[in-house]
Amino acid sequence: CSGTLSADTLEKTNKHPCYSADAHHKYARMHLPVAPGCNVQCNYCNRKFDCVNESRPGVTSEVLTPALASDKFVWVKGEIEHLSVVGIAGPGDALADWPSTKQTIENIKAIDQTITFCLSTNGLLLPKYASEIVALGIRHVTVTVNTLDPAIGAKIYKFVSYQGKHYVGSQAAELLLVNQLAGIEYLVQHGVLVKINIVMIKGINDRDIPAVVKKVKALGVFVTNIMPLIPAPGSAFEHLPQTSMKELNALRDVCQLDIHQMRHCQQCRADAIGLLHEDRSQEFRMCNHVPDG
Ligand code: CLF
Ligand code: SF4
Repeated sequence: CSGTLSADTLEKTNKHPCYSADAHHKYARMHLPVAPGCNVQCNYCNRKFDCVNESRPGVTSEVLTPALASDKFVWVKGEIEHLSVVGIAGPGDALADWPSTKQTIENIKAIDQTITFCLSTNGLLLPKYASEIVALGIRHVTVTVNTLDPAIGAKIYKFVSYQGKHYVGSQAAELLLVNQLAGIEYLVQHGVLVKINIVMIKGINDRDIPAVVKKVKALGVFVTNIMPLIPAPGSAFEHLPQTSMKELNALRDVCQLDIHQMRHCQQCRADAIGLLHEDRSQEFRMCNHVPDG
């Protein structure tokens, strides 16, 4: 059973550059990097905080407090026409730093009632925070689900840290999966459009991806976004090959039979700003900002 989507949610979705292929040439998003912490260690991740020349998920040139994030929003909103979405996508996990994420959204809601909020998370803390996400009015959430198989998950996740305990191996992967699925189900049933990101890692999880897609479709998600592995320097997967676009598109074509596939993802930085294909994050670094007056 899937939740009812309000007319407002559908209207906002039409202006969301990631959820609507038609919107991505016209509407801009900004990520506010207010969530540096993470409770999972994915083997493809190496979060960096001062790396100007890289563009991939997790990378950011600055980490902001909620107060600075509001200032940045006002600055960017004044400069970019058609800014429709504010997303929290790290550089860690949006829910691992939930007080900061929540405060940022509340601050911006007080300034602008028209903006669409978006979160990206590994899903570990969704059972804890999904009701607050819904209550805050967030209707677009992305969860990264890489496998349904804990044995495969054990190869992707170095550890999971949950309620003060450290989990490794298939136990860690299973805990993460159980929380992801419960959280996705709750969100869908409460009118949230859930997008699932999946990192395609050749030889590790590629064969399991069609099963992931079928499972999340059954839960009622809106779209899946299968992304290539970009081996991050310093990460455990740095020596794995980058997934080829040919292999990626072949898998998307298979999964398209089950559910709509996102094909225009740019694997954005955690401080990305602008249209999806023209990142303006460096122009809008807070160290370049001269406050009015
Ligand atoms: Fe940001 Fe993600 Fe929201 Fe978009 S990005 S939190 S859903 S507003 Fe978009 Fe960038 Fe791909 Fe993400 S192109 S990485 S899918
Ligand atoms: Fe990195 Fe995100 Fe994985 Fe955390 S959940 S380790 S920030 S990719």
